[in-house]
Amino acid sequence: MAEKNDFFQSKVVQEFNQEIEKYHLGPLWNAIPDLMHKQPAPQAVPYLWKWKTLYTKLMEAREIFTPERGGERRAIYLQNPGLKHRKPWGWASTTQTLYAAVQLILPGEIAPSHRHTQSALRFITTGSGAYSIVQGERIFMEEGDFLITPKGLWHGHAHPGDEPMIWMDCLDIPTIYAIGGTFFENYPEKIEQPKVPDNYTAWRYAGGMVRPISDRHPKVAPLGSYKWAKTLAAIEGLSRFEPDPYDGYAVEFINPSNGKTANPTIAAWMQKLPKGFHSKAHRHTSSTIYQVFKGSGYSVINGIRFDWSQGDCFVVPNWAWHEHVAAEDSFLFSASDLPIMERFEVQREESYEQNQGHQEITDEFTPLLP
Ligand code: GTQ
Ligand code: FE2
Repeated sequence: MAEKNDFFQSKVVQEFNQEIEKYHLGPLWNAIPDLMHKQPAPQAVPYLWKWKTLYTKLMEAREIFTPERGGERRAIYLQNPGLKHRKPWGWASTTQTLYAAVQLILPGEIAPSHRHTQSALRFITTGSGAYSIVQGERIFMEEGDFLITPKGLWHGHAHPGDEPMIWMDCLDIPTIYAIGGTFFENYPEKIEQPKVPDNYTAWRYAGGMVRPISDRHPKVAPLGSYKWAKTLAAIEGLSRFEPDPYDGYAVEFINPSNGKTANPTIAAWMQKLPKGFHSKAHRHTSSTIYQVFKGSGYSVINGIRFDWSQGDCFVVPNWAWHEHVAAEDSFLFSASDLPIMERFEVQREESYEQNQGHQEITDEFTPLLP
């Protein structure tokens, strides 16, 4: 072995490695340990953004970026510090595959319609009265609602109500960027006009457990919004029984015409962690972005304790050990790249076997506050 290493360090090899560079060729014998690790070596790091920070910066942006000045979407994205080196704009990556942002819309504002090859979802954090118009359907939004805009659908937002509204966006921007699939188009007019009755798809699926017979053949977005009251009812039903050891009482938002994830590339979950719940730790290939909808507690991610409370966003990168602890009844919304990992058949999961499934806490995260 020593002989082999000596050979790779030798002058003749070093010179050859350098020499082929000018022909834009590369030596695999040097690159392979960095390219083909034994297991994922994420560049994304665990991180947490306090609600106070997100809210304060959105309120500052409110003064500066008025719609007249080109603030078409007043959104501030969560840049993973470990992925900042990606050019341009860090690929706006919260995880290696996904982008997340908080978006503020004020009464009277209009965010013009457009469409793109990235799929989007929204989780309504605070306020009500605004609508998204997706393919001609005005979808009115309330706290706790979950909305989807799968790739290629026209969408805009407007706010006829009277209180500021904030939601979390999640899109597969880094993935679509990486595979070279980015297309974007503005709607010919400012905002699309309604073509179907308001909240049309939510009415069509008012029952929640049955589908209109005309939807036996799968559609892209048969249901545009998932109302909080229905999500909560589903979780309360689940809560009569034993929680999942890793995720408590968790449900996934699905496309009711085909049973798959509501968005083709991004999974979205709502989970309840009852007061005192302490999950077991595990890790998986998929990465997850959380927003705390209600409650407080902490998560331990790769041994670091991240305390969270209402409105905070945090990220569990791919292959990071994580477990959650709830100090009170808590609801976490989350978005993950599970469908992407499954599509590529690289999803793997491993449970943490030592110490009854709980990591040793080696450090505590200190959030940056304004
Ligand atoms: O609301 O359409 O955060 O297109 C990023 C890209 C929001 C949107 C974002 C978008 C949108
Ligand atoms: Fe968009």
